[in-house]
Amino acid sequence: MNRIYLKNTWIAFAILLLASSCTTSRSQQIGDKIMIFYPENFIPDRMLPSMMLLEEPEERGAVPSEWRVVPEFSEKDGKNIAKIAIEEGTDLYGTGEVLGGLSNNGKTVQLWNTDNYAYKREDGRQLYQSHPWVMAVRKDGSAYGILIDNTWKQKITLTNPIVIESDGPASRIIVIERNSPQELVMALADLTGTMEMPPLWALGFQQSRYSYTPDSRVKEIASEFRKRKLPIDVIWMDINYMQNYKVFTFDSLAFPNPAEVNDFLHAHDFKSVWMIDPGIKKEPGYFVYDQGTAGDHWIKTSSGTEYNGEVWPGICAFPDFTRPATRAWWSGLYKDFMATGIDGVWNDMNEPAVFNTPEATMPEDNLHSGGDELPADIHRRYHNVYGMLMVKASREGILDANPDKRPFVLSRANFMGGQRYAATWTGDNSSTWDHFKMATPMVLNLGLSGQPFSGPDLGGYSGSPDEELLAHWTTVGVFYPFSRNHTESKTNDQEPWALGKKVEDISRVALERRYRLMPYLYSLFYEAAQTGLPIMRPVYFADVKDTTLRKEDEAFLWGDDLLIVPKWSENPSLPKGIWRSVSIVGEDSANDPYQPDIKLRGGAIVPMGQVIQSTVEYKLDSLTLLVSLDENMQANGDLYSDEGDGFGYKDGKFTMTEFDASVIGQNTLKISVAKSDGDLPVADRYYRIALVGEEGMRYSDWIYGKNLEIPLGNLKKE
Ligand code: MIG
Repeated sequence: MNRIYLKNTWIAFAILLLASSCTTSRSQQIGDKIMIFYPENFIPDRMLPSMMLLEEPEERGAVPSEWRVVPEFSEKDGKNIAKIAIEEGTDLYGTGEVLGGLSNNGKTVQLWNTDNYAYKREDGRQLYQSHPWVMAVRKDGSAYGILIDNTWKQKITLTNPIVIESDGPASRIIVIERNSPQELVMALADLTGTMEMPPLWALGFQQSRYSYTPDSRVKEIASEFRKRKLPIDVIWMDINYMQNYKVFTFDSLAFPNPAEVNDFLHAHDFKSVWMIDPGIKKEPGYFVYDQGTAGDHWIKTSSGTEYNGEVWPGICAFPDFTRPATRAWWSGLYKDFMATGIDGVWNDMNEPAVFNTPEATMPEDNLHSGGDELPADIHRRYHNVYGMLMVKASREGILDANPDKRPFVLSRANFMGGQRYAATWTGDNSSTWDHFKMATPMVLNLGLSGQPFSGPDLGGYSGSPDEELLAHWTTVGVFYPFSRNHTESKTNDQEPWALGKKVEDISRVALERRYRLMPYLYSLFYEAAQTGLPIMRPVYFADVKDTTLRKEDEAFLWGDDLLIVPKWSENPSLPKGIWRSVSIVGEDSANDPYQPDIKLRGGAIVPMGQVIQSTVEYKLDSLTLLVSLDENMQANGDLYSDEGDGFGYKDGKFTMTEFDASVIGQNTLKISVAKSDGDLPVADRYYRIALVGEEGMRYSDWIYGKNLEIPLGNLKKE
């Protein structure tokens, strides 16, 4: 966006306002049923360019007179306020990372990225990320979204009216109207972007702790997973691998040879993710600090000197990620780091967290320099996008270092639109049933706020779970899009075997379920990357007109076709219609005391692979098709496949396979396999049909080919 042009537009607008002395705000249509509303006191220089939108919206004429959702702007006690009235019976969602159930009605959400250990600060109303986005679903299932294009500190109260209070200048607000919540989430993605396709391995199970150290412990943990045949893809390296917590260094005693650790992990079919924080130890002679000082990369105090705050390494300086030159420098630091064979990066503490201040972050009047289109401004403006700008730079650096691989970055802080750069986890939860149950609605609301790739610390971060909690958390946890067991330093061991054989055996079944369902899960990731639809979805997506489903957040959907119902869920509200229990690895889904019941939608076909120990073994040469016919004796489903890494898929190197099932005559099940998209052919492969009926599942023999005809009488109970 050209700033001179912008300024002229705004000067013209200001003159127009003065001339007409009009009191109503300015509004414009910017897309199909998408409107933008400006407060009178809008200050472009302090609000633009947008940090969340992919591009500056194009104005396309007046808001139609029948338009219903209109914000009302006002000012009170130095705060800029916008109010939006809602109709009775409207359910509110979104707003990113919030505690306390799927429904957001009645909640207050403070948008100010905060290191919030055990969610205790501000009663948990202010967490690590900010998504100024409210999703409203009316009784009839139609939906609208309110996108507040504002990075400044804000508070959103989800009452009637919805009240949005900004501590900064007044913000423009975008309202999107759609026929369903699904269409609304896709419209949000059109405006703010989608997640990039992650590498296949990032969909595998992951094990972490603060910290596995020294390096021999990392190898022990990895070997233990393989020995016990617990499927897994990734081991995580937390801050103790560094020399005195200095980022981009390795402790000379604990991790003298990171390349050797990575080689070991790769040889055992693991990938590795290593942590990088933004706080740079103020230590002349330390190459990162010296380079940062020479390049003028640090955030400044209000008086223009280098800002210093305390984090793990002691006194630190902080990169000013609003500066393009600083982002480029930061990207470059990853080159040698990744060359040790590191597969993914974990950016923590990027709210940014600072220890020695009451607010746990840096002063709001610190100064950022900006650059290109981004104006210089105070920290209060850029605080909420600090993490997002950091992971943007991290992602670019990782991509430069390994141009043929899809980057994987996990970030604790982020902002609306940040799904373009990084996946996320929900920070420092506790090993309690409360936090376990809260995790599902958190992941669901993040998914409804543009971020499909998230999960909590499975098992809980603070404290230690008992057997029951770890068992249940793992069996549900394999359905989080990002599925990682992680715990704090000095807590008990929390690996799947740590609490004995019972939990270990339960965990194995859970992990095998995730890995067998990988073809379906990968297809859901592709759909999310293309459309913005979440991977894990609220149950009400199955029937948006059934208002009894609107608050359900113990059960959830995986895509459209699988309904996941935890065993501890007492009276879950489930969608009407045909939903049949399916067994994935021989378990009795409906009656197993720990594994959630997996129900397949009538009319759906879900492809399953084999039980594998990691995605390195992922193969599609033989598939089991879970088939659940609808009332018309039909079903269909898709399978997305590509190389699992790299960017060939962007040039057509992928296949979308379509499966169609119907019953011909009285007693033959016919399944056709055809390509619906992509340049790669549909592979010839073996199929086994698992027909799901009221009385359980019946299986065919393995059949080779593309047109499968199976006499129903040939299907057998296993
Ligand atoms: O101040 O790197 O949320 O996952 O293990 C704590 C140590 C810093 C906070 C992260 C957590 C991580 C821990 N970090």
